[in-house]
Amino acid sequence: MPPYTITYFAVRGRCGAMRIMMADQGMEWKENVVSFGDWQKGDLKNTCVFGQLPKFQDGDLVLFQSNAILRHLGRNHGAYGKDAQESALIDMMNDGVEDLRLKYVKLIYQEYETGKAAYIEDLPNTLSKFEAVMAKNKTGFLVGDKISLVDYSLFEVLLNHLTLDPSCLDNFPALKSFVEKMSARPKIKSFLDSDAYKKLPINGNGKQ
Ligand code: 6SG
Repeated sequence: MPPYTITYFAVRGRCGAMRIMMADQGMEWKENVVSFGDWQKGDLKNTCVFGQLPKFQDGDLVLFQSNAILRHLGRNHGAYGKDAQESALIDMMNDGVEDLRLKYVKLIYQEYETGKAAYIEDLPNTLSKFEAVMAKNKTGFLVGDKISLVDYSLFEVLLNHLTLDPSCLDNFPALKSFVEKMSARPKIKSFLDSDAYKKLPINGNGKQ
């Protein structure tokens, strides 16, 4: 029995980063896929702390909130910095990734047709901040000299943005090289090549 179970819709969505992280850490996990029809019945929703998915189980521990799940995995697998200072910097950068993810989700679910051009035009203002941190750190990771949970979350949100705008990293060499190196990590590569990954749409409404 794999120790971890994800309960979520048949999308990458809020589980993209945690799946990439578990794959890279060599962990197996079980997927419990929820259809929209089943979700609408409400029974599962009523058992979720915030009425939302993903739900994540690690043995007896039941977690909600995708970033709390990522941090839990970071603690479990030595991917949360080498000391309290690095953990704090990882938290800071992951909150920055979350801000970008929230903007992206708003675009996808609320204003894709009307807002896509303006979103892409403004994107360098956000990406340049990550570029600066990545270039300054010089290790190929966002914080410290070892992979951490925020590298997985940044990588996944950048993959989504490369689908939205394939040229979005052209002026950001540190981020471009980061995506190439992360994509080439053997366990990430085989996960991204797998049917389990490829069959899932990025988002629940088919927009990307
Ligand atoms: C949706 O927002 O997939 N959870 C979502 N939606 C259902 O009743 N802060 C937390 C976190 O980080 C955010 C959780 C997140 O974990 S994720 C949820 O539970 C609800 O609120 C994005 C996603 N959307 C697709 C979706 C779910 C229900 C309706 C649209 C899948 C696609 C269509 C049906 C099922 Fe569908």
